[in-house]
Amino acid sequence: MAGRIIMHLDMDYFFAAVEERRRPELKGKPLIVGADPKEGRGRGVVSACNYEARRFGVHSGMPISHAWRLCPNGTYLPVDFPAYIDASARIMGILKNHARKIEQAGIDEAYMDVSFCSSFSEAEAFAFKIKKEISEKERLTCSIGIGPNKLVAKLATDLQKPDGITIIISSEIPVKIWPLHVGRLPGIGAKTEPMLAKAGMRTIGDIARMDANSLIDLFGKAGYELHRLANGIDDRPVEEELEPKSISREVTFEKDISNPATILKAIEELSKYVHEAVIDSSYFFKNIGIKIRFSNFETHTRAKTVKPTDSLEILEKTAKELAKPFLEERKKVRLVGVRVSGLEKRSMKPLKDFAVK
Ligand code: TTP
Ligand code: MG
Repeated sequence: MAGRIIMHLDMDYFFAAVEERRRPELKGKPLIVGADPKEGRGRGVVSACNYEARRFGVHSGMPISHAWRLCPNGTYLPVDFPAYIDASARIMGILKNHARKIEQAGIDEAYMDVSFCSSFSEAEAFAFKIKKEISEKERLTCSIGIGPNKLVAKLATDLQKPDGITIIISSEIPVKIWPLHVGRLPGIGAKTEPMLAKAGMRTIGDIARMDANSLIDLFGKAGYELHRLANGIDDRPVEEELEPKSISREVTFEKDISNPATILKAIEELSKYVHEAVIDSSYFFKNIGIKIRFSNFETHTRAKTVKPTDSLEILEKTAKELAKPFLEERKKVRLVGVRVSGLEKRSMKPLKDFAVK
């Protein structure tokens, strides 16, 4: 797949930006969107924050109580999903008008195959045009990365945020990508990172310069893929993703709970919510997972594969079974979640082109 030009777009401080747009008086001041901080006693996390709040050290995923300590004078707003989904749909609509192939990769990000541009500089001009249109029509800013594939384009986007355009051509990979931390590669999480660190690999370049066979010794087949990614090789096509990858619901308890019956009851409730969403969109699922976070933030996930089903009974029973071993220790639990994935439409999948308006 030589010669592709891939663009990745990610909206800047998205949830907070949508809030700023309808409350212009908040512009220029720290703004945090997430759980109710309750003057520092709040539970739950920061969903998004603007760049002014980031200067205080606040970031997405941080406990809201921590954010409050760092930035007590910020404005705190609750999450208003419908507003963000609406903005997201309009932005994706703008992108669909411009590129034949777009893949929405999250609520505020998308990949576009812009290989119809004859050069990277033509792609850059195209990126300017898209930014201008989003800014005029939606009054929101975004950052765009352009590269020979999805991986490089996505890494490029993050190099100049907010409101940036970054191009990385293949020959620049050693200079621009290799210094980045290994955690920036897809698939490297809490388990892989320490293994890499132990083997002396801290940057993407450390992996790239490693002999592929040593990586295969360490990680099996995945080691080969890792070596390719670190070298900026990525053949994944830009694909319109019509189906969600998973459906999940989670809850942070008002108070940490150690009574297994109460936790299992919560899992039952969450299963019902997940099930409702599954039925509403006519899916079968075949993977069932749970997430459990103890009061010390230690977080575990477990999943099980079943025959494709839409049964609430199976969902509840499996989710509870998966959770039970964690409840035996009677440790205090802060959050539980239920997830289904491996989704399949009950009816025939719509034709891919069908979704391109
Ligand atoms: P991101 O694009 O990761 O973050 P962002 O748009 O807020 O900021 P940036 O300028 O760095 O791109 O995520 C998009 C939205 O997804 C974000 O506005 C809120 C939501 N989100 C969460 O709810 N929880 C999270 O942990 C993260 C990372 C994002
Ligand atoms: Mg974003």
